[in-house]
Amino acid sequence: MSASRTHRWKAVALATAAVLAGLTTPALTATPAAATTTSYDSTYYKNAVGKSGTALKSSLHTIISNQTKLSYSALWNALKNTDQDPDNSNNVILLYSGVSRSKSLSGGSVGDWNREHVWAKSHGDFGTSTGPGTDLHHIRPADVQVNSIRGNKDFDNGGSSFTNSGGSLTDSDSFEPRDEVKGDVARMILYMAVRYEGGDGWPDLEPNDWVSNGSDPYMGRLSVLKQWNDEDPPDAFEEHRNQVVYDSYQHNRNPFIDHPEWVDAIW
Ligand SMILES: [Ca+2]
Ligand SMILES: [Ca+2]
Ligand SMILES: [Ca+2]
Repeated sequence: MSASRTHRWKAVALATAAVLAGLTTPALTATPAAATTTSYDSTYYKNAVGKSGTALKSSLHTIISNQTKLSYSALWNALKNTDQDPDNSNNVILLYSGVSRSKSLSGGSVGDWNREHVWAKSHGDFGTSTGPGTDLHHIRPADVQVNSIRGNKDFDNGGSSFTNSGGSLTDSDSFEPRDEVKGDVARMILYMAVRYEGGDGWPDLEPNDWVSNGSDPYMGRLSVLKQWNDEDPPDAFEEHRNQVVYDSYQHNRNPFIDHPEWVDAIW
């Protein structure tokens, strides 16, 4: 699958021309994600295309809930595939650190990588039973100590660096991923919000604009996640990962990687 970004670039060019012509003032935030087209629009997303708001969210929920579910133990081998370093097939890329580390160093000791729930599993207390706690779309390899530093903090801007941070920051109540994965994190969180709507005995996960959500089934901060989605559009690694999850494991897609503009269409 190769998503066409033609419309995005056209929109950027038009916006730039308007600024140069003095017709508008430059926006203080990143250009909102423009409409994209993908090869899945006439098939997988057929019932969602053209909708917005709760109608779009509801259609996407139905589409992406048709999913094969993995066990928690199956995630180890899946992550070695989905998050493989494109330049070294022996390694995976660690989400927050940006470090390439040997696949063989999977485990729980210092220097290992383990299974990070980007939607912290305590936010809704869904644990690691087959379900949201094993959903490959939001589970990524992370350095064991960095995973612990992130803990169950909500996402927001600000904080200080730490060992193996790779540019990520944290303070007492929030975590800011490095710039290269800010959009990835936003799209993972919002995927979870659409996929889990209170069915199957799982909580209804939703974003809000707070930090310190604790064990409530919420994750913040939505305004920041929306900005990160605009600032860091999907790249080849993220799109490839979405395809591997779809083709080889869960057979469902993260709609916000295919259509980042659907973030603003819903929220
Ligand atoms: Ca904070
Ligand atoms: Ca990215
Ligand atoms: Ca939800």
